[in-house]
Amino acid sequence: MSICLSDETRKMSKTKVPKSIQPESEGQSGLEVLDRTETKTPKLFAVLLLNDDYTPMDFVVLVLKRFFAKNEEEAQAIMLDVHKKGRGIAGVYTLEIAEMKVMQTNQFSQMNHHPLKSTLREA
Ligand code: TYC
Repeated sequence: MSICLSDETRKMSKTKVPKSIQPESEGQSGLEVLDRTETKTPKLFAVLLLNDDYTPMDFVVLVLKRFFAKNEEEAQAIMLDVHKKGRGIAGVYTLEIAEMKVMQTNQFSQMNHHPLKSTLREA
């Protein structure tokens, strides 16, 4: 229940009006302003492509172009790196985006009957 007193009534009254029901003074909106200057940087995750003996090189290049926004040259370089070293980074993203890329890659490979797999690693 709120109590409404006019200024006149308040002056006349001997009763002290508690601070909590007095009108807000200037600059007091009643909302707390958080004085925070720090920004939070999200964790980043690398999507790794894993080498295998059966997925055609052209298919890996297609995956890198389609899901990781690589151009032909970049895709060829990443694919060859993975082919030689066993695994390699297709891209670096925040967690939800990285998870989506892994799902898309693995699903697309499965749909096309290739064993190509991708996975996540904190960057
Ligand atoms: N090693 C595969 C081949 O010789 C090519 C390949 C490259 C497969 C990268 C997977 O992530 C991969 N056909």
